[in-house]
Amino acid sequence: MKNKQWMSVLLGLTLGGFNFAAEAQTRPNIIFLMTDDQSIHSMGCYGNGDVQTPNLDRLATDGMIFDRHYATTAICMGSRATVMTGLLEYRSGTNFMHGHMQKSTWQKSYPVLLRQAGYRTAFAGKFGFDIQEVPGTKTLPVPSHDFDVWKGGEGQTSYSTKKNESMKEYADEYPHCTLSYGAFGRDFIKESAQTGQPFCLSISFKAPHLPRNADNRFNKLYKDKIFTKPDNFGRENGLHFAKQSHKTRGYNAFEDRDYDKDYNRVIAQYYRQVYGVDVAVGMIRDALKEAGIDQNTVILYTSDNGYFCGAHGFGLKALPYEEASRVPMIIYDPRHSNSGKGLRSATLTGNVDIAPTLLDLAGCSIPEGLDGRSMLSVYEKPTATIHESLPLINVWGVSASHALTVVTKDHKYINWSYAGENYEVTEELYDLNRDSLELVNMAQHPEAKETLKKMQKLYDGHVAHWGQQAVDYNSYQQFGMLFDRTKTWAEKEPFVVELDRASHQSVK
Ligand SMILES: [Ca+2]
Repeated sequence: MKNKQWMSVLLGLTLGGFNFAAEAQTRPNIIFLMTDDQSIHSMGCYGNGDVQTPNLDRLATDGMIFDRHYATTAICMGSRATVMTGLLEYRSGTNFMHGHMQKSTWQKSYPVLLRQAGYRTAFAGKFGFDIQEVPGTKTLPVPSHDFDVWKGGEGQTSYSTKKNESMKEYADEYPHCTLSYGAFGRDFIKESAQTGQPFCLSISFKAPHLPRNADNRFNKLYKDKIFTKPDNFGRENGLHFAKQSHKTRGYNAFEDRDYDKDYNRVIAQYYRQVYGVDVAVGMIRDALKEAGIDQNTVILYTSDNGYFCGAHGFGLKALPYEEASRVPMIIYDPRHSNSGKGLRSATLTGNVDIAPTLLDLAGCSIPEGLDGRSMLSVYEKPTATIHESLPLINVWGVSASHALTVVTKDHKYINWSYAGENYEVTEELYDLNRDSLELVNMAQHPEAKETLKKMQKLYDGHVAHWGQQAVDYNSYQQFGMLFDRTKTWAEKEPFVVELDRASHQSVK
């Protein structure tokens, strides 16, 4: 055996099977940044000329913007479970009002698999779900032991850095949590660069989630600014939505959260929260450059769900409309020849694709049967297709607001299946190319008849997949039936009554 091979064997034995020094040269570092409740309209690179997001805009120019990226479940807990696992909600088995993640599912999540593959892993910020050995048992402690460095927190975490136990050391310099995550990212990058081991840094920012606490150091930004409202702003632009959509906290939030009477003040504070994230992203990119590893570090930037911000007369998220379900996605791979061109892709992608993408970047085998696909083929060819359609799932909140939606590159079909009380099954169909603001429901238009049929067929396919693949706990199997267009309300109603009873007793 040649000397070089012997050296490799010796290193392998010493380091538990991984030759980290050699690996670091071939495998990229990975940084996955995710905000909480961030609308794409909060970013300059997505077309809002009123806001300042210079670091995010630069990241987008250096990398690629994904213009049709969706959260398949547009609410924190369900979305985060999907991001970690590459599984749709009914297969991750995880969301508010349903239940926690089973340990065997967590063990196939991207952070666990990347660490097994020799990556140095870190997590900071809002983790967003709990893990149980099996459903119905008590929740396990946060999985800090599954990361090399843990700076995460349970529940919603706090905007006050000193209240986030694992982040306290940053509280004096960065009393507001957003920049504390930038500072931690900087330190972790510096430290990791010295180890020679490839790393995966995941930061889940709390911003711009409620409450509207921006860092005081940005108080002067947007002071007295008058913002241009989106063209679908206000109640008058949501009258065509199904009645079921009005039975949500988001509908009430338009008034409760002052979008109707104090838009400039509330949106300025929201954009200030995003500005803090932008500064933190700048800190992280500066740290990469200083450590000399910026050319071998891939960055992904996204949000767990979108936010209405008053569009269609709604606040909050959860519903299948563009503002709540479509989210930012920027990928920057400095090693790729498509970088630095400011490219955009209109390919349909989703949060379900994140875990497979991160594993693909690391050269890991992607577990079989995931719902997501790697987005690297889109980075290679921005017109490539990886999904014909994606489901948008809402099984959170009151039963009347539950809906299953199918989105393709051209259309969106929503089926509101709740027909209790004074409601009836309602369909919505949007032509996303001609009507990106979703102002005209085409479901009853004769000219859209063929499209409606096609979308219904895709929808039925997703319902069938749900029926075959849903986990057999946390009430997910029943929903395959509840969304089935061939079943009558009389068949569904007993399950709805049971679900409502169970959801009141389970996860709060
Ligand atoms: Ca969220």
